[in-house]
Amino acid sequence: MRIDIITLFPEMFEGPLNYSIIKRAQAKGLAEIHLHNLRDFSDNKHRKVDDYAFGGGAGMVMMMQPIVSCLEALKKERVYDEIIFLTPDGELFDQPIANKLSMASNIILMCGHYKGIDERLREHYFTREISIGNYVLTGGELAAAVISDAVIRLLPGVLSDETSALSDSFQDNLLSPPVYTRPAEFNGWTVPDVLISGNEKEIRKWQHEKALERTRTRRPGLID
Ligand code: 6GU
Repeated sequence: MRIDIITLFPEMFEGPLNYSIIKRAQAKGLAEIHLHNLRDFSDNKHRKVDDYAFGGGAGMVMMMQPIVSCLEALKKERVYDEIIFLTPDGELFDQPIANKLSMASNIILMCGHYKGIDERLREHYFTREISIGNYVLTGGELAAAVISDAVIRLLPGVLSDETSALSDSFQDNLLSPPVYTRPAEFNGWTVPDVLISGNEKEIRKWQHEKALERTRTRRPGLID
């Protein structure tokens, strides 16, 4: 899978996508992330990318020209399954959206900034608009990193069987049950007996009950 990220701050991605499982996925050739600095596509001699909002009001609006030039340059090279604009007023990102995106071959993530982008682009260029939560970030970069991580870890071959994405919280609309490791007693705190009973069937039953209980108390909205 190939992810093209259009951003004003490519340096912001140096950290989040270059460690652990996501780094290994790229090293193994399972995922490619390509960063594009929007300023490089500005026709303006000062590499300007924003302008005043028609109708006034505080805050600048991202200009159409650099975004269109960048999108057209990318679209000339390959066909994209999704061209996504990251914006706090997009649809809320969740596991089903991550699952769907993980089946794509090529996607574009466009990071919004300032007051947003010219509405005409939203009408004519983007196949989807996504937000990662009901709070405002300074730009779409952290959202692009979150989405890239959530999607790349689902690609075949990225996770080992034992960390399989199928047992994740949310994958079956349930939170994960509590987990424990050695030692079986620490500071007088013990591990539930069933987990050290060796009874596989009882263990699965306990885990399912705990997952249900946790979901009911913490995220009742996940259970319809
Ligand atoms: Cl995608 N962008 C910004 N600026 N803020 C957000 C967001 C995106 N998702 C949640 N908050």
